[in-house]
Amino acid sequence: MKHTARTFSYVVAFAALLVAPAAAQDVKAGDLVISQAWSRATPGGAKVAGGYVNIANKGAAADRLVGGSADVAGKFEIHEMSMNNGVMTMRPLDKGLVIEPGKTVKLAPGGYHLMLMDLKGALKQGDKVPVTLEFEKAGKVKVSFDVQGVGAQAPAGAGHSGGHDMKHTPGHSGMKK
Ligand SMILES: [Cu+2]
Repeated sequence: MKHTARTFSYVVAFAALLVAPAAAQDVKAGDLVISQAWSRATPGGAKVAGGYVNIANKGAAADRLVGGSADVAGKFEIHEMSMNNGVMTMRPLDKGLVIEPGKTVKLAPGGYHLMLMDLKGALKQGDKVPVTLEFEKAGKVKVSFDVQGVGAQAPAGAGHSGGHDMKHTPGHSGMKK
């Protein structure tokens, strides 16, 4: 009875939503579960904002975050931040970000992040910014970034404050006029 299996998977998906933290809603797309999507308010006309999200792969095969888009941003990139000789640098991941099966990849301040560039307007605390993530297998997935305060290190309710507060320097490609 195929029917039963299908019903069961809906129940599991629904249960996952119920145990999610109070912040952003989990979004399920194929084998992926996307949670805690958030960003930070942009002060004084900043043209770039970081985007952070957890991506869990519940399937048996790897998927890959290859890009995305947001109405509020002219450009969208996936970035990696790392220490080089004591200096924090970041660069776009041209081949995207692999999400291994059974793993959760956390995009967070100080590490992998999404970059909303050429912003058309300021992000304000409390805003919900619609963003479309694009995966190789799961396809296009709509999520909503909860905008936190300017110096936030984690989404509301996550109860964690690690990582560096990285400012995007003028050398960053997103700062060009
Ligand atoms: Cu960046």
